[in-house]
Amino acid sequence: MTTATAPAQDLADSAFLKAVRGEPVPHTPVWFMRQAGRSLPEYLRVREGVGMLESCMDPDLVVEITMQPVRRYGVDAAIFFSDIVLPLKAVGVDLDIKPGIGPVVAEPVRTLADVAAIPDLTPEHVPFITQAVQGLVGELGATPLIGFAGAPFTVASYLVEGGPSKEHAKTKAMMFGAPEVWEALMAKIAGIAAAYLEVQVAAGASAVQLFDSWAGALTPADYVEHVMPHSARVLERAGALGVPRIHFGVGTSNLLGLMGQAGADVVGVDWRTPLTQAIGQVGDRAVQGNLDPTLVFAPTDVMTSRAAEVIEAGRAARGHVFNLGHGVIPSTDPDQLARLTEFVQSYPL
Ligand code: 1CP
Repeated sequence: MTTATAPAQDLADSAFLKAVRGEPVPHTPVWFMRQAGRSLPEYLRVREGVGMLESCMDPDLVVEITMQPVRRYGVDAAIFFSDIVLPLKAVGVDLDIKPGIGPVVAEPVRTLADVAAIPDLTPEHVPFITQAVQGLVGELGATPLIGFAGAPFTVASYLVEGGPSKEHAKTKAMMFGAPEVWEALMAKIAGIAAAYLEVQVAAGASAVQLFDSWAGALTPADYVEHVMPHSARVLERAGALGVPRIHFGVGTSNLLGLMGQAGADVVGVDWRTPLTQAIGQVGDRAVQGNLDPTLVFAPTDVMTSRAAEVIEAGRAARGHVFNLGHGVIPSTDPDQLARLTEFVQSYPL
C-alpha cells in the first residue's frame, strides 16, 4: 500500500528548504528576486489602474501576482508580493510608491519627535497580509513561500531621504551626526520589520528574507557599529520562529561575512562578488545568487554557460539557492527566465 506524503512533509522536503538547511538536493533550487512584477504581461494586466500600495493591500491580488511567476516558471520558491515600505504605510506613515520612481515619503524623518510619531506595528495593522499569506500557502502546496522585510538601514534611507537615493547622504549624516535619533529610528524600524516578519510566518511563510539592499554604501566598521546590531535583532526574532533567514544586500563584497554573522542561515550575494569568494567569507552558511541580471539579455547559450559556472561554484557552499544577483530587470524577456529556470533545475549535480 502506498501512502501519500503529507503536504507539510513535501514542503519540508522541497529543494529550496533542503538547500537552505545544507542538505543534499535533487536539483539546485531557483527563484528570482522581483520574479513577480513588470517583466510579466500578466502582471501588467492585473495591475492596470491599480496603484502599487493598493495592490499590496488587496489579498486576492497579492495571491494572484505572487502565483504568476510560480505558474509560469515553476520556480522552487515564491516571494510574497509586497514592498519594503508597506509596513510603514500600514502603521500610518504618509508615503506612496510612485510609478517609475519608487517609495516617496511625504514628511522625511529628521528628529526624535519624528521617530516617536511612528507607531510600532501590531498584527491588527496588517490583516490583509495574514489573509494573503494564508491564501498563498493553500495554493502553493509544496512550494515554499518566502516572506520578507526591508532591513533597518535600507528602510531608514527612504524615511530620511524622503525617496530613492544614490548616496544616502542625509541618512549617513544622521548616522554620524545625530546618534540618538539614529539609534531610535533604527530600533523603531527593526521592531516593525520583526513584527512584520512574525505576521508572515504565523500565517504560513516558510522562510524570510531581510533585504538590506543599500547596506553596500557602508564601510564594515560603520556597518558593525551603527547597523548590524539592529539587523541582528530582526534576524534573531525571525530565528525564534524556527524559519530559515536569508540576508541580502547589493554591493556588499566587504560585508558578506558580517551579514552572515548578523544571524543569517543564507547570505544573498550580488553579481559583483564571485560566488567562490563569497562562500569563503560566509563560512558554514548557505549562499543565494548570483547571476548578473543582465545576462538574460545575452544569447541563451551565453546565459546558460554563465549559469553553469554559478552552479559549479555553489557546490562548495553548505547549500546553494540559485538566483540573480539582484532583481529581475523590467525589460527582461520572460521566455529567457523560463529557459534559465529549466536549465538550473535540470543541471546534473
Ligand atoms: O508599479 C510597480 O510595479 C512598482 C514597481 C515595484 C514592484 C513590483 C516596486 C516599487 N516594488 C515592487 C515589489 C517588490 N519590492 C517586491 C516583490 C516582488 C518580487 O520580488 O517578486 C520586493 C521583494 C520588493 C522589495 C524592495 N522594494 C526592495 C528590496 C529589493 C531590491 O530590489 O533591492 C527595495 C529597495 C524596494 C524599494 C522600491 N520599491 C519599488 C521600487 C522601484 C523600489 C526601488 C527604488 C530605488 O531605487 O530606491
